[in-house]
This record gives sequence, C-alpha cells and structure tokens, in this order.
Amino acid sequence: MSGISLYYWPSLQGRGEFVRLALEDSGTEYVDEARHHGWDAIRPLLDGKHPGTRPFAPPILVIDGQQIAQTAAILHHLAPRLGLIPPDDQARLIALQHQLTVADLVAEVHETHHPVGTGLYYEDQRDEAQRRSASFRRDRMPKFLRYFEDVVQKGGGHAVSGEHTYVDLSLAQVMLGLAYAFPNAFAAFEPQVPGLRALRDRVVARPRISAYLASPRRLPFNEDGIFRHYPELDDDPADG
Ligand SMILES: N[C@@H](CCC(=O)N[C@@H](CS)C(=O)NCC(=O)O)C(=O)O
Repeated sequence: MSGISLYYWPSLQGRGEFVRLALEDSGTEYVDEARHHGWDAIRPLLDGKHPGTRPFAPPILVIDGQQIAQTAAILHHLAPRLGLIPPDDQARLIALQHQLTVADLVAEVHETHHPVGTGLYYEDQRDEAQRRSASFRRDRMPKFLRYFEDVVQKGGGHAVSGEHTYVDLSLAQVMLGLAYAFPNAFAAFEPQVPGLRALRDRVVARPRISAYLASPRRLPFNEDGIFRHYPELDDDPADG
C-alpha cells in the first residue's frame, strides 16, 4: 500500500485531530479512511487483520504499508517527512517529550468527563466529573499551561528549537479545545499565558490551517470528543 491513511473515529476530532493538523499544515495528501468508509474501516486493524503490530486504539496511521498507533509516535514518525521538525535527533527527542506531555494533558481532559470509567456514560459519573473538573480547572490546567508557557517563552514563541513544529500545532489545538470545553475557566486563565495565545493565533492564521479550519474536513468540537462542553463542569461557585 502506498500513500498515507489515517484511521480515526469519523465523527469527532479527538486524538486524531493532532495528526490531521500535521497532515493539513504540511499540505500532505491523506485519506481519512473512516470518514470515507465508516468506522468499519478501523475494525480489521484493531482486530489484528492488517500486517504489522496490532494497535490498541485509534488514531492509527498506515504509511507505506506500515501501521503505527499512539498519537505521539505517529507524529514523531511523520514529522521529518512533513517538514515539521528540524532534522536533528535532539529536536526530535524534545518534540516527542513535549508531545507526550500533551498526551498526558489530553488524558486528564478526558477524565474531567469520564473520571470513573471510560466505558460508562457521562450521566452515570456526573458528580465525580464535577469534582474532577473543579480540580482540573483550578490546579491541573494552570500547571500544564504554565509549563508550556515557560517552554514557549524560552523557545522564542515556539515549543521546539525556535521553529514551527508539530508540537506548536498540538498546543494550538489544546488552547482551542480548552476554550471550547471550559469557556469560563479558560477565559479567566488565558491572560496568564500570552505566549501560548500568540502561538495559537499564529497557528490558526497559517494559510493551510486557516483553510482547513474553515473546511468541512474540520469537524466541530462536540460532546463525543475529548474536549466536551458540559456547562456544569465549567461552573462551580465554590471555585471562585
Ligand atoms: N495514548 C493513545 C490513546 C488512544 C486512545 O485512547 N484512543 C481513543 C480514542 S481518542 C480510543 O478509541 N480508545 C479506545 C480504548 O481506550 O478502549 C494515543 O495518544 O493515541
């Protein structure tokens, strides 16, 4: 098989969006398989029916016949080909480190609405979700964002090597996602991370990204994805 195929849930941004953004920003041709052929397209890969190492979960990239899962591993592998990382091992390693920290943040965002069980409905864990979200808004979101603010301030506005990389794209997506999920908390906190705001604004103004965001290929944020907006999770009077 030649070319690049992305396998991800067809109706949500989720973790697949970090890969889509890298492909879109670099103008790379790819097929978003499940959006063309339905989620049945993913099943054979998850069942180990495709040659190569069986993936645990999407996103999965198939490139030149090789399949790769784990968002950070996919981006690590793709970035040199896409021109989204400087060609040196140190830069690749630092980018991977940052992308794994983004993955940690993303997992915590998921746990704000699914703190008890991924397989349970949100409605069955709403009370725990409120407690978890309050802690996320108060402690974890600021800790992650202040960390990346420091990285970006020291990096001349970028996360890695003072250059535009896939990590910048992912950080912009995190900023957009948090603003969607927690509009009140994020608006209150956002002034503390001017470097990340500038990075986000720069990323969304990049010609291919801005065209992508305005296209039907960009799925809207929704309550099936990672970044979900439940007003009750963004509103806790005790939070001040
Ligand atoms: N660490 C993995 C997480 C992958 C993951 O959790 N994928 C979700 C969709 S965003 C999924 O379908 N999970 C199924 C499961 O965990 O059973 C990554 O960053 O790619």
